[in-house]
Amino acid sequence: HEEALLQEFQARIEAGEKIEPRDWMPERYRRQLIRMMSQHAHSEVVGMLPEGNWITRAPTLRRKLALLAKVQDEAGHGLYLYSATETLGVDRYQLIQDLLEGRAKYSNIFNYPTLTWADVGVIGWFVDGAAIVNQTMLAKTSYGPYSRAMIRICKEEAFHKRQGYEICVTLARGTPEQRQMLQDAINRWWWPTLMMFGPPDDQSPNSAELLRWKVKRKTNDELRQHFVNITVPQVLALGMTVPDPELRYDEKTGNWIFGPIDWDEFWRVIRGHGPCNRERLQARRKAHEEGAWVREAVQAYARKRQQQASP
Ligand code: FAQ
Repeated sequence: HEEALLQEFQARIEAGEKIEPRDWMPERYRRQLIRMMSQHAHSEVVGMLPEGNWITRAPTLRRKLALLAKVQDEAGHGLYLYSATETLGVDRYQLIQDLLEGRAKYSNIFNYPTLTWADVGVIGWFVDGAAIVNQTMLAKTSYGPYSRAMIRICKEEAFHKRQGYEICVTLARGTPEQRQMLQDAINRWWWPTLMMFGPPDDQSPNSAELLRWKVKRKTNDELRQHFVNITVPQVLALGMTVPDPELRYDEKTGNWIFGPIDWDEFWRVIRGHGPCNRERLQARRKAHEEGAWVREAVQAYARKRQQQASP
């Protein structure tokens, strides 16, 4: 019986149908989606911290408004993604507990510090740019609630990327010090951004299964190459350089070929030993504790409504 269900499930995937929460699905498909979507939700929420750090120091009111809106969008993305994950039968409080207790992963990229204002520009441009490349594909993922969340999130990320690139354009047209500050931020964020796409395909244990189920539609290396191809010309257009002595354009394939990525650094960071992992989790724990009264108030209100509804 299970075998027949599996075959029917795979046939639906092959036919390009979306899988919805009440549909039969293999337990492994459910577990993989919970893993990926909860990591994604945590990344959005932890991802508010590096830029949030600059809201009070934005150089103009206009920059401050845009940054505030961007960081708020990320909170919203975290909320849709926790809700979408809950359709798979898990409870967001458990997922959040896993994050706070250091059991859950979130994107490597949010464990690096934001040292200058140029970092805010480069995060919007590189990090949101990488997120768009990854998530435009995930908008075609086989799980309905995830795919629909991605469509809306991508629209918002497109605005994030533009606000970031515009900051960088302004700095690139500025004083030598501003140009230097921009180049320094590009140098620090380039390699960790390439790592966001995950380990190389031959070291990516989850890819084969996720591709078969059309959860992923492209491999880590394919998306990484696509990001490099669109981003290198943008760096050059600003008169800046990419911190990779081996970078070269390959006429035959139309790809920008890049040098080796330091995967030891990647594994170190995602196992909890990056420059800011402790600080990020501490900030999340503090925010969670300080938000306890809101959760209590919401629950008390829900109880009161329930009592009123059933006299
Ligand atoms: N960071 O077998 P694979 C954003 C782990 S964008 C940390 O290749 P998979 C927007 C992976 O979990 C960022 N860990 O895994 C924003 C696995 O470990 P596990 C969030 C990583 O799933 C912008 C192990 O390595 N986006 O937030 C990373 O097939 C600006 C082996 O890897 C998403 O989460 C990494 N970068 O492919 C917000 C997108 N890469 O779980 C604020 C959804 C890999 O077995 C400001 N996720 N690992 O213990 C995905 O597309 C996929 O999960 C990948 C990884 C591509 C990230």
